Amino acid sequence: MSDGLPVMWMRGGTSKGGYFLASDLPAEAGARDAILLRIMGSPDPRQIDGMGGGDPLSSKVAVVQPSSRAGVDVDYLFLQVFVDRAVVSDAQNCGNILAGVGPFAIERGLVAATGDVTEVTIYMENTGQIAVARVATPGGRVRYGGPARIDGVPGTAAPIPITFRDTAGSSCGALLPTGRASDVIEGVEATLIDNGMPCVVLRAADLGLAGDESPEALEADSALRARLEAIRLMAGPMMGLGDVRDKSVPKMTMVSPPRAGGAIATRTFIPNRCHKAIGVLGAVSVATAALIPGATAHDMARRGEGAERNLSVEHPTGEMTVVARLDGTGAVESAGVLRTARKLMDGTVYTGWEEDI
Ligand code: NQM
Repeated sequence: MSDGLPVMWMRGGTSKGGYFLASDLPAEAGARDAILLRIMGSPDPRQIDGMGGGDPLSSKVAVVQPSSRAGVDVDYLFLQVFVDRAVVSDAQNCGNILAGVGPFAIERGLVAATGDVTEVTIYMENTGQIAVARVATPGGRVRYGGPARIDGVPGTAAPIPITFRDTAGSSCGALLPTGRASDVIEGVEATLIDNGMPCVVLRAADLGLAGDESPEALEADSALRARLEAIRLMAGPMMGLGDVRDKSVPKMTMVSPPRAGGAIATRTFIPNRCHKAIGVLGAVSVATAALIPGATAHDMARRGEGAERNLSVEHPTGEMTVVARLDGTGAVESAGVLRTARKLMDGTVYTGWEEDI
């Protein structure tokens, strides 16, 4: 491995990370993870000896390969490289990093551009679901620049609309893994839900919070963090996720009534740091909780009407609109979001081990 590894570094939605072809990484997970920890500079809170940005949102990896599944273009494995621990987890999806997968697949020649917009069908290996991304490809090339704005990212870029199918129970086997719209854990009412991302949805007020505190203030509240982690460790087995001490799921979302004309306000721990926005599938799961009678998010949410709902999920740096399509029973059958992505660099990344090999 004297020549390093080919990689593209991209912003996907409000996250950032390394995009690799599966064929450029070791097939064996232990060897692959050792290299990824080294590339990111983990474990180290500053990741000073690597590419990571000292934040879970910029310590992420996409592993992409052509798919052998019918009707699917590429398979995408998401890996969360922990910042301050030597852990690489495949226990969750990432709908933000997903936004870069379509452009990356086209750039690497795995998918041919088909006119002004190329639809890329992506199998999300972590949870076995399908996402369809629409990538701007005028003249047969990926266009990154454009007019779309997403909160949490300065400026504008080309729109990448993404739709998800069959995300209910992605990791937990059922939308409501306990079979109930709400449970009580450590004396706090909680909705345990998985519509693409396992989430524990708590009322901010039940934790003595207004719900519009800054991520910095929430992270500084060590009693709150300890309480959330205690609830999370109990929720993990209840959600069928087992011991979640070394997992980045479930996410802990505190909800409160909307303040900026949206459907619901959120603050989310992912799970130990507070998100500056909210994850894509996290937002889909919380929006879904808002539509379930008896769920903690239901009564306070502005839910709209009809078979298609635009649910604006407010977060610390703005909002993310989830377009939810409901079936005849009122259950969410598919969901869509708008994201953007940007190619930041395309080149070779080094582990620093090359000389030893
Ligand atoms: O929920 C952060 C992110 C995510 C995940 C996290 C995500 C999703 O903002 O689909 O996008 O919750 O760990 O990238």
